[in-house]
Amino acid sequence: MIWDVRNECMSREERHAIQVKRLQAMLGRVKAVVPFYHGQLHAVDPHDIRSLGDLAELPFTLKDDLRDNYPFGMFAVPMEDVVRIHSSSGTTGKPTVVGYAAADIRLWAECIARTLCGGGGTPGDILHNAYGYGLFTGGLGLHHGCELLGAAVIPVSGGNTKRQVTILQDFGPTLLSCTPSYALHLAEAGEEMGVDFAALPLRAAFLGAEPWTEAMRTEIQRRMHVRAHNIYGLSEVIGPGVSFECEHQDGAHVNEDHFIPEVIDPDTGAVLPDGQSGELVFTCVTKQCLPLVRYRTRDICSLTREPCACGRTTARMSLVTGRTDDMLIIRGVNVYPSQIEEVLLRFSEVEPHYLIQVDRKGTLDEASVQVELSSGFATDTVGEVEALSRRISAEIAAVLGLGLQVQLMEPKSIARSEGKAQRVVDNRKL
Ligand code: DLL
Repeated sequence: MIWDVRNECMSREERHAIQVKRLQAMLGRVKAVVPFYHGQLHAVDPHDIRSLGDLAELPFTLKDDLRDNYPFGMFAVPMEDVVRIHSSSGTTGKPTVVGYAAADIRLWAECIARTLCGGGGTPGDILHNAYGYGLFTGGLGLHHGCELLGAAVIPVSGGNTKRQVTILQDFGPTLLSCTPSYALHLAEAGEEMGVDFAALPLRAAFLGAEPWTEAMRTEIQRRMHVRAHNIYGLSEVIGPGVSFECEHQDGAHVNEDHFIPEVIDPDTGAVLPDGQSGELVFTCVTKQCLPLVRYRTRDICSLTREPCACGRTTARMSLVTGRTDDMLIIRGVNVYPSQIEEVLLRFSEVEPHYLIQVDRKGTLDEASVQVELSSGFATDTVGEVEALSRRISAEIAAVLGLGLQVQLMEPKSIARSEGKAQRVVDNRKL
């Protein structure tokens, strides 16, 4: 199902013309009203930007630029016009603060209505929204879009997992939204409480806010009896609603009429062709409060503009395989947590709950992965556990070219997340 047939399915030529017009208007506006862009774009005449290819001439905006202008210095509307403020947690340094004018909130709801509709949501559906409500954009973002769609939203937020399972049983939601790691946690808690997911009306899940893999999707779909759709977004660009997967689950459709995507080589900044993996960059052409020019997300993925069987003509992004800043360099080898996750999920003897730990002993990096044994893997012999750990370690070595120690942990011993899962502890940076 398609929420906005005109804007999601128009020809690429028609959309290009709209994007360029919006881009020119946005550049003129930010140059005039945002001191940061006044400086950045002093040599740019917006009317010289005649195609999206010309975007490559413009400077990037970095997370640090938002931090340097903390909290409201990048806002392009006066405070009287700001109706909402969110903030991203910011694990290092100051958090980034994002603002919304009334029109931005409406735009956001439209983008989420497209998202939910893309996964089959309609009026009459009930969404169990377990993204956190608060400064995080997940909870409220999904909430307003669901109401616009005309479906009922249960604003359950994160936490109190047992109560969430009871709500899944008693209220009969048909749609679920949360992080993929929390979906697994809900599946596990439900199984422990004797829930038969196949018998519940739940049919689609809208999962995002953290990287995940196809293997994880398969696992969630199998255990919860839902279709799991990847949804992507970031606070700076709007929150959730930047892109979403349709029923074909074959790349996330970018809401390109609002957020123009590019993929660049993170080292040189050069724009990469479709199909090549690199850092995702967005230009927000319609937002009032926080329009951004070529914002570097640090997320790694590739784009395709091949037609999708659903009829939407928007560019699609692959699953995010990692972030330029979550790549670990262990003994000189580049390692993304998602590569390790892929391998772990090949083994039915372990659960997809894991923690990668990196230490430095003298001058040498030492990396280990803690992963839980599944409760179905019943063995008393130490030998069997050791053999399993060696087999997993060998498969990781085959993928990464690097041996990691695999520690098999008791079932349920690794902390579960209610929001974004923490997968890496890098003690070298401490
Ligand atoms: O996580 C917005 C969101 C909420 C997206 C709910 C989807 C669902 P931030 O807290 O600003 O915003 O974090 C943004 O999370 O740059 C990615 O690194 C990561 N991320 C978000 N969605 C995905 C996804 C929200 N589907 C950062 N796959 C982004 C992989 C994702 N990573």
